[in-house]
Amino acid sequence: MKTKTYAGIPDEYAKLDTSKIVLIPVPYDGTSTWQKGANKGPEAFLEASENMELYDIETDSEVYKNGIYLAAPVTLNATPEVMVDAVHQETKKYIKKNKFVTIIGGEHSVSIGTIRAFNEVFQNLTVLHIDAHADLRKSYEGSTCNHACAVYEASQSTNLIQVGIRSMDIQEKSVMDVDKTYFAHEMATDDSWMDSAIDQMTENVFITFDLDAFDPSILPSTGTPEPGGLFWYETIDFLKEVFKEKNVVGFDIVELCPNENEKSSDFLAAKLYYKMLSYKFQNEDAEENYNDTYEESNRLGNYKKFDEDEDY
Ligand SMILES: [Mn+2]
Repeated sequence: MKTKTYAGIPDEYAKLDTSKIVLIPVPYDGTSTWQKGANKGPEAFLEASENMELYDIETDSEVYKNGIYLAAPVTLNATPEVMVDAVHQETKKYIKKNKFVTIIGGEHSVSIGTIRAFNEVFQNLTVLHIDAHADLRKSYEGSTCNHACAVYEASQSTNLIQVGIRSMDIQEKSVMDVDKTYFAHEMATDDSWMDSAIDQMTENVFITFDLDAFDPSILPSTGTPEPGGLFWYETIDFLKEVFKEKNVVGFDIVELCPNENEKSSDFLAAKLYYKMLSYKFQNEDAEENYNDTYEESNRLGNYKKFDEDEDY
């Protein structure tokens, strides 16, 4: 990767010890079935981020001053099972350091590893899955770590809430909890889905955001674009409310499949990431002294599930 710090922020805000936020790039594209190129997503995201204003008007904040450490990318060119395991270990390592951990993919199978890590640490975890696709297959093309299986494990082990869904196989109906699924065609005509979805969340929420949830008119550069998706303001209004009402413990953003002739998708992904951080940290004093040991954290709703002797 060309970038040395996230968004080109000054080194003083990019050191691991003093950063509240960690960003892990996972440029993996081993199982995608249509357009390849999600492995180029993190680099395009980082390049767009460098060209973005770091002051957020709406929250009147500069969230990067909380410190954003750009971790070494997980660059395994391996089977999805090996990649998922590596992502799981890396994610857990930084959660254990009491960081707010974020991940940029890569295809959606990376989220199997990220969700597994968060679910091991945070009790009663809600996974908020924003996506055009249900991703509930138990296995696909011989693997349980295919992108089409991204939230099957979460459906079995967490409080899974799915938003923006407009494409699925009939067999996924047997796994899907329709009461916790917000289909795009219903969302288009009734905005009560926002409050309803939030009402169904537990306190600790992890967000897995597949960019193909957006309408292809505002985000065409993704592997499997689907018509009828989310627009910008309804999306960030919803996210703002989730960050306000719940303890968002981390998030990933996946499936940016950059196109050299279409940079606005990269830029949208960069803005979405920064907006989510801005909502998370808008009420914190960016430069207050920061304690980076997990044990001394008292984050709201952070019920420790770690064995304290576990070595990371
Ligand atoms: Mn998808």
